[in-house]
Amino acid sequence: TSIIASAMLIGCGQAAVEQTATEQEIAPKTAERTQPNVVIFYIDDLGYGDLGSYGAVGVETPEIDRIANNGIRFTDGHSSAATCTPSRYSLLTGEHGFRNKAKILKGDAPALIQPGKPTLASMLKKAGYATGVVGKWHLGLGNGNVDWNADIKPGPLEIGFDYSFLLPATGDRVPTVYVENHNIVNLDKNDPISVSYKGKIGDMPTGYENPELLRYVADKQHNETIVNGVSRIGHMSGGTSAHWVDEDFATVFTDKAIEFINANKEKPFFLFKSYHDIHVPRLPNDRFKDKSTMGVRGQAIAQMDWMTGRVIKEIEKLGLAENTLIIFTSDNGPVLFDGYMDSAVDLLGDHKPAGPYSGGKYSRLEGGTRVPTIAYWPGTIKPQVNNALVSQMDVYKSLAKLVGVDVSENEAVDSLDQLDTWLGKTATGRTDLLEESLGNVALRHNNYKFIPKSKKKPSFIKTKLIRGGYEFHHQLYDLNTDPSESNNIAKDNPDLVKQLNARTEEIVNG
Ligand code: NG6
Ligand code: CA
Repeated sequence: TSIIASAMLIGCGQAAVEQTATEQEIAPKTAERTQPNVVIFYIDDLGYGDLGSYGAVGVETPEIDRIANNGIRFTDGHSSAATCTPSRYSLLTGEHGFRNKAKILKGDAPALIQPGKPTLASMLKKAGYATGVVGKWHLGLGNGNVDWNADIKPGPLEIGFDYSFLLPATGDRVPTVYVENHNIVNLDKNDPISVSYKGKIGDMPTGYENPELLRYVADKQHNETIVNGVSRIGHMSGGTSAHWVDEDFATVFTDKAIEFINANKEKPFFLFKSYHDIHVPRLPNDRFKDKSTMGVRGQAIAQMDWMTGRVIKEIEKLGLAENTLIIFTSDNGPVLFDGYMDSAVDLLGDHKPAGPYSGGKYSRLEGGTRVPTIAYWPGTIKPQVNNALVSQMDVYKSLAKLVGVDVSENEAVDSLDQLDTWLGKTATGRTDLLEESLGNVALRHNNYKFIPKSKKKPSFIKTKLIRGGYEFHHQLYDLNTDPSESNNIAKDNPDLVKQLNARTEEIVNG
């Protein structure tokens, strides 16, 4: 029957073949099986070369390598941007960050995705999914003047998530507290918390006043309120009982993810498991101190691997592995020095965080957005290395297709249905993809990379020791022969440059 045929098509042949009941009886079961649980592991600042399966040396990542080797290991997978907020925005809305002026947000920024905007979570909810986000958010909370002591909204719960347990912005920004659903966890009403990005408030020590209290020397931007011996961006006072301990992230977030999975194991669930690792400040648990030759950056990678393994093992223990699609990827490329002197640069050794690519976080070059990208669904996805050009933005429409939700014309406007690619049935992906970096865009067109001349060069990029690719002339590279974007062929190919420039404008102007 057609129902069985479609079930087999998505790889649930086993269940369908074993069915001997009438079609009417099997219909609900089949429908159930076409809606696998979806878990997205979203790592922070993990570079293309930072996993064993992608060539890492100096740290091992056995848990993730297992899903990479038994699923699809994409070699040309991209976040939409070279920084966090726009990438997260794109993953969740299916549109480019620049369409909503998404840029790195302060810790007290209002919600970037306003209620009413369709998201991956609200789309999956339409298909009956229980939806949860655990970990880093960095998409803003509240309406612009948030009272952290009251109900904090709008946030994830207003845009399609049933449950949220958040690190509100970044590990290096205040407030350094967990927010569960609408409220700060463990907040003592008699010790209210305040947050300011305008100047000092209260009497907590700061990096600029009390450098002797610091575990890491920090740059000027990261030199404000000290929590757990580390100065952060922004000022904060009060809320002492709620302050997080960075070294506990690995267990706190993993436990919450596991609780969510157990609470929702009977229905299809969507878990957006978003990590702080391997962003700064890097304060991995002591347990990982022997796990890398690269110091805390390598230890943070090992910690992230361990966290991922725990969640996968829980899914397996519950017997849900064959009914769960796992997508593993990162929000932007790697950075070694990002504000704290934590020896990541000195201890790097032969490890290449961006693999064969140039640049990294903040960069217009491939290292900015080309990140490890893995899809794993045992029994459905055949193990393979897939060289298709794929974007996180396409998860939206691809999953909509998978679970049978119609997407309206104004929804997820930059997302393409690439389900067959994400399930490894084809190695054909996108032809064109815009890569965003600090408000600039570059265009991937098949094997070509076109970087239109920059309007301005961000001054801080020099301090990051990263090749930014911000030039005041057009750049064109053939990635087939020049993956490191070293040989600019723009001058020799004026027609192609013209064509790609026009295509870039066309996509930007929608
Ligand atoms: C930047 C911070 C950086 C990091 C980044 C956000 C500088 C000078 N400082 O403003 O340390 O916090 O914001 O990272 O770059 S992201 O991965 O969330 O985009
Ligand atoms: Ca990031």
